[in-house]
Amino acid sequence: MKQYLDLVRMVLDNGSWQENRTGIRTLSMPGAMMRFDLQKEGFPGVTTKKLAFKSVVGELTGFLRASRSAADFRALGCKVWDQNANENAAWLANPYRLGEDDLGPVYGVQWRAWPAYKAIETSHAAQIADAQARGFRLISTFEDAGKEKVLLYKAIDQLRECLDTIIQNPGSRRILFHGWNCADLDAIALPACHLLYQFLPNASTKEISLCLYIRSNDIGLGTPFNLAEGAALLHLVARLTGYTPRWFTYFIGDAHIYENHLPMLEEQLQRTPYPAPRLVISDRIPAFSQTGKYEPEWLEKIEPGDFSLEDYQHHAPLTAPMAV
Ligand code: UFP
Repeated sequence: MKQYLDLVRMVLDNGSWQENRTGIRTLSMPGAMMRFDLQKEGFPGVTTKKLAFKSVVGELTGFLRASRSAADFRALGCKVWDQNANENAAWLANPYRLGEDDLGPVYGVQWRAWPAYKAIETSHAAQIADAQARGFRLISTFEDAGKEKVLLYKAIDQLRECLDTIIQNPGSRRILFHGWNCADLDAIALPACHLLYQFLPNASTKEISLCLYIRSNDIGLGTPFNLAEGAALLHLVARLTGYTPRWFTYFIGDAHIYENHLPMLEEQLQRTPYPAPRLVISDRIPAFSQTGKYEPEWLEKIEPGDFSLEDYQHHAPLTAPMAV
């Protein structure tokens, strides 16, 4: 994976030291981008160390099920949430934390059940009827600045709506889901890092691409993980909608290397990358392109073991502490 090593070098060459909330300073570079042709280049799995693939697909399946508990992630084979749930002092003191292992409405909750509210003046009957037709439920009536309003609520399954649109209107340039819910930032263990996912299907080529925006990315530990996870999600969406995964473009806002990750990355720069592995999704997950049947419920039913890497050759594992 040459792009990853190029990114590491770019940040080492151009980054500036920056203090941050974790107490471990970083070499930081504002803005970075990588682009992978998944058909020509294979799966973007790092080869200059061992990728924690089981943990990656465990986390992804937890997100797909809208999990908000580190215990759920552990049960799926992913331990990366334990520290954020139970060792982050700011979160431990947060009144919204529901106890041991709770994370608040992290990624998957926003992906699958974004809490959406509408406050509409009672006199606007057509607006209220339209919202109800779209699945909003009437919660209550209240007074707001002298006007009577109704409060309506819906948990929006953004990811499901993306798949529906890929099927029904692939020319749309609005097929995206967002993890950055301003209303929930005060009630969450970790505000979303990977936060904007835009799918770009092409009905003529039958290829689908993904643009992913990550506001803050730990290049030593986070980037290999997030790259693999984004690509795995694109492969799954492609399988369920009848497309071939093609371009995966990965944008980073704050691209940073923690000071205590430098030896791990210097070591990886000395290593020659191996050819990229291939991602295989179990035949258990029906391919829309073969069945012609749209079965989005596999988003929730898929298990971590349904994802595997083939021909994954890698250098010896390397570890470094995660900054919390
Ligand atoms: N981080 C990632 N990827 C993730 C994730 C976290 O790189 O998927 F959840 C890193 C980025 C940063 C830290 O180093 O975790 C989050 O800290 P902050 O919220 O201060 O940006």
